[in-house]
Amino acid sequence: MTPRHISGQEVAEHNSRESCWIIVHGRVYDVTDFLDEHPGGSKIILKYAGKDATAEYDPIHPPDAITKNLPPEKHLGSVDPDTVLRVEVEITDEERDRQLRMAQRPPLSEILNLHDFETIGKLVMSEKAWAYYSSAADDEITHRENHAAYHRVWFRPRILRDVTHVDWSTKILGQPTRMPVYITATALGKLGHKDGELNLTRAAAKHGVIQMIPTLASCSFDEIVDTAQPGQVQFLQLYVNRDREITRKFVQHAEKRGVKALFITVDAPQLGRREKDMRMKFEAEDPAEVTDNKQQDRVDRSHGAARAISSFIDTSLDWKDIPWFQSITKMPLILKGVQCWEDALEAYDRGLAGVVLSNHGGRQLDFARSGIEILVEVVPKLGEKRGLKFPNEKFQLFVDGGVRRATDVIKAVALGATAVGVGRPFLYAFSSYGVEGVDKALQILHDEFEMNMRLLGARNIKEIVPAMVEASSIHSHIVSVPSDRLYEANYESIQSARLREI
Ligand code: 173
Repeated sequence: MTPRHISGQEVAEHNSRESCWIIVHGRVYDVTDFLDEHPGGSKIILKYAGKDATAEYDPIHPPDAITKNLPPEKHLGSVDPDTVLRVEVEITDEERDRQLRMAQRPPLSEILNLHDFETIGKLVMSEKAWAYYSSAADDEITHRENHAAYHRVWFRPRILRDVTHVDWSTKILGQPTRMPVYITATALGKLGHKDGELNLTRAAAKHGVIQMIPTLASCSFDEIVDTAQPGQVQFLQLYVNRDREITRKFVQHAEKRGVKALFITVDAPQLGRREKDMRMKFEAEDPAEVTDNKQQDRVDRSHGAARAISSFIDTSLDWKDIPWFQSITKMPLILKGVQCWEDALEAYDRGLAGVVLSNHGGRQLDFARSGIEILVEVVPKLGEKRGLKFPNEKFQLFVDGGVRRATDVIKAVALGATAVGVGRPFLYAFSSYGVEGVDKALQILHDEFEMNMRLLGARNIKEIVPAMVEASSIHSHIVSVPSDRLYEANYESIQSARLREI
């Protein structure tokens, strides 16, 4: 069928399971045959049958999901926007309450640390966004451990050094950054805020930090690159598609657009069970219809937002694919999600530029160890086996997961990391306060670096050395952090901050 111009009235006639057309970004699609294949279930599409589904579509789907998944003959044409019926968005009582909480959120000046964004985020984000961003695998033991592990590393500060000037800028993979922190890749930015990942791009520009663009961003890759300032450094996180041609084109396009490094995710052949996210999806359905309607039952809707859009990821990815990546790009290649020294060594031997010691924010294998613990294992082993010293320019180590303070970053740097990735705190920051939230989060980290480096007696990144930390308990999984009655009794979290009157 040749694309044509279609009126809103004509689209509106196709509003049933028998013939279902929807509009996304001004284009009309016939999704009748796709209804039962939709990973998110048919019910949500049928809600928009004959109507404009863009607002619902945008936060959940990568921009090209619809064009890639529907055969070309189902792309019917464009629609005249003036003839399209507006869908009345029903505002539930819960949503009204949420909007009120959002309007009453404390001013940014009351936010003192990265934890505060999480507290506010939980109050003001939509339930769906909170469930998706905050969820982690199974019992969320690894998620909590990621943060707790930093509590098992202590400082050995040096004194009587002139710390009038301290400088925490450094280089990541040869690229300048004003702190040893990068904004790591997280999917579905528009769930939290209408500008999605662009909030991160803009704040990263202001603070001179590097953003890792996710494969599954809500904004398109080009939009994110176009939003960057001239000279702003961006990396790309890659989920490898079963169709390698798609991946090749994406990688080469990214390189052409100036992306400086490629982080291949290797810890997610299948997405972990994030039960908060799953429960959310389930509760959104009418239980009676789920059991009555056998057709709906054919779609496994039970795995939440992430699983729904991840079916393209290649489960067969293997070490033997590495030369192929090396053949299609000159960008430095880094494996994201390495969890033991054996795989770090293999990555080094195969000529990769580094590894991210990560368990995917606790969202994949529960009881995987924290990045900081893996770092303590990897550094001496690579020294022993290959004579490497860290930090190392040729083979760089990164960690992510659980980082909330500049002290966490400093610990990782002392133990041999080049830099550390931070994910969720920035999501909570923009979901609650937009770009100003991310700006504030980065400013907080800068302020924490300045003070903590002074107190540690390190004037620059090179002076943050292994002798400044004591990590001998890092592998102890029995002794967790003792609960601190004094702290718990006296510390007032932002939760108790008054909501402003409007
Ligand atoms: O952790 C995630 O949620 C994630 O990486 C992902 C993967 C595929 C689709 C959406 C998110």
